[in-house]
Amino acid sequence: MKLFSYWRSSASYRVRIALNLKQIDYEYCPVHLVKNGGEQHSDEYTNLNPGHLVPTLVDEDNENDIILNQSLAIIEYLDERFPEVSRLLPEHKLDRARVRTVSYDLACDAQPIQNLRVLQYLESNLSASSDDKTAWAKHWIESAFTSVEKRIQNTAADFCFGFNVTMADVVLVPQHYNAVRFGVDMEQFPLIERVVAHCNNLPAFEKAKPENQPDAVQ
Ligand SMILES: N[C@@H](CCC(=O)N[C@@H](CS)C(=O)NCC(=O)O)C(=O)O
Repeated sequence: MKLFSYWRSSASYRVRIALNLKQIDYEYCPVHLVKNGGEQHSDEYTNLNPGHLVPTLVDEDNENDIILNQSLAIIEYLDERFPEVSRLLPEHKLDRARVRTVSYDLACDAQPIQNLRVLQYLESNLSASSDDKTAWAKHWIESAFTSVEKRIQNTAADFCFGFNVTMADVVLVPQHYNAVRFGVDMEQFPLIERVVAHCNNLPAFEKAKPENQPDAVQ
């Protein structure tokens, strides 16, 4: 498999964690989101993802390459293709819906509003300063974390949902990375902090960290 990724991209980070949890070897293909106006806009890359976003997963294990976009769709595909190792979506439909709820709180309601292209638009079209952009991102992350902290208050143990890692944790850890980057005070969210600390002790999460990627800028 090939993963088109950017070291700091939280959506790519989710897929890196899932691939590691599933113990899948993959080739890392860097897509620089800033250099040369953003390689995600190149013709070569938009053939893989017309949405101009990372990640893209190419599953070459078939006669025809399977090209997949949208990190949550990729994670669910991996979970169904490799069900033996680390099930990321629970068996029971209600548990599955709850895992998706937390995943969507973060991946649908928080991350898109603080994505690079949105921050670039705020700056270039609405004259937002660097401080304005940080305040904006921080606000929307705090809003999503406030919901997630409440949602997991009766279920969190080592992970968001008990003692098994799920897609919710796979999405939470990269969003936490962004939260810290934008200066969110994580003392407000003790359950999230505890779950993220536990996840980050696991090799699959450690290996997926932005700073451990081949394209990382230290
Ligand atoms: N919903 C998409 C989001 C993908 C996304 O927002 N990717 C960001 C990096 S985390 C990106 O490629 N940004 C480039 C840009 O904004 O130009 C997914 O989950 O895959």
